[in-house]
Amino acid sequence: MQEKILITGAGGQLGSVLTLNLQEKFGINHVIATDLYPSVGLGGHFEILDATDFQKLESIIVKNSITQIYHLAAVLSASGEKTPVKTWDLNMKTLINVLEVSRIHGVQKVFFPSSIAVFGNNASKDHTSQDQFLLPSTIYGISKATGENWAHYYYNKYGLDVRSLRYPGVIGYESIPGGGTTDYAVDIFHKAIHNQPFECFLSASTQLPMIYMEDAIRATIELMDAPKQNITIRSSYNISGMSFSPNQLFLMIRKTYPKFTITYKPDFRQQIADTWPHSIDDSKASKDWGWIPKYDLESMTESMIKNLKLKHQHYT
Ligand code: AKB
Repeated sequence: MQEKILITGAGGQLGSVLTLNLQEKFGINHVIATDLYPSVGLGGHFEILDATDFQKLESIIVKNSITQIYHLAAVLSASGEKTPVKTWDLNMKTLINVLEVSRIHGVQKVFFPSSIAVFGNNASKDHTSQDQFLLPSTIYGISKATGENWAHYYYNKYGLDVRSLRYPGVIGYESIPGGGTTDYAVDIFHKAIHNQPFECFLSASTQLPMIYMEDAIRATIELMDAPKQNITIRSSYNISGMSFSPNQLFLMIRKTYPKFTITYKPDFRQQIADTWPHSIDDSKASKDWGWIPKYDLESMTESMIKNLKLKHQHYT
């Protein structure tokens, strides 16, 4: 059967890269990218969609006989704290719309991104396991933990094939993140390659789990391609690539840019980061569908610098 893919939040940090990868995998005419605003650089079929609008979502699904949905639209952790009620409304309404429309119209697979933000201070910080009791500290984390329960419910009650990953901070050269607590780990590279000093909004020793974009995309596609019987977790899989602190990342970048400087000015995002795990146990993902990350701190840093420099040369 020919798959027909719909992506919400296709203009975002992950969405824009995932869209290109799905276009390559399924063919450019078989992927419909959607977002609130038109997105520069996304070729192919694009539609404006506010996923809180059930009727518009439904009409796109029906008109295009969509078979898979990647629902990436969401307000992230740091932005979410500024408008908690709006964040809850948007994150939950869009997910429930996607699940409901999929149930009604027989969409075969749904991808829902969760996050390490589902863990709170009660969870063990190191090598945080899959099945910790979830007590998130942000409204974003609360919406993701609730979303995991909705995904689990739709699978058990209706047999809807919903699959999910708890992403750590995603680092990539292709796009710019917005509104997250882990965004510093992308911003720092842009400063370094332009020989500018970097002011970090987290403290030097704040260790967080991260993943390189290439690994994050591959994990998403591998999870969605895995045989149905291998998927034993219908809430969301822990996944990780590496873990480091701003100081460790700074020292790694300094190997290429010895004059690069950093100062630390922790803001409200520090309190969020303090409640998140330092590292993640993703052994369930390895066991069920063979997850193995390719990039560590050193290879990620090399790749970021190389690709950002190429991009920079291209545009100047
Ligand atoms: C954020 O910082 O909000 C995200 C995440 C870890 O979910 N990048």
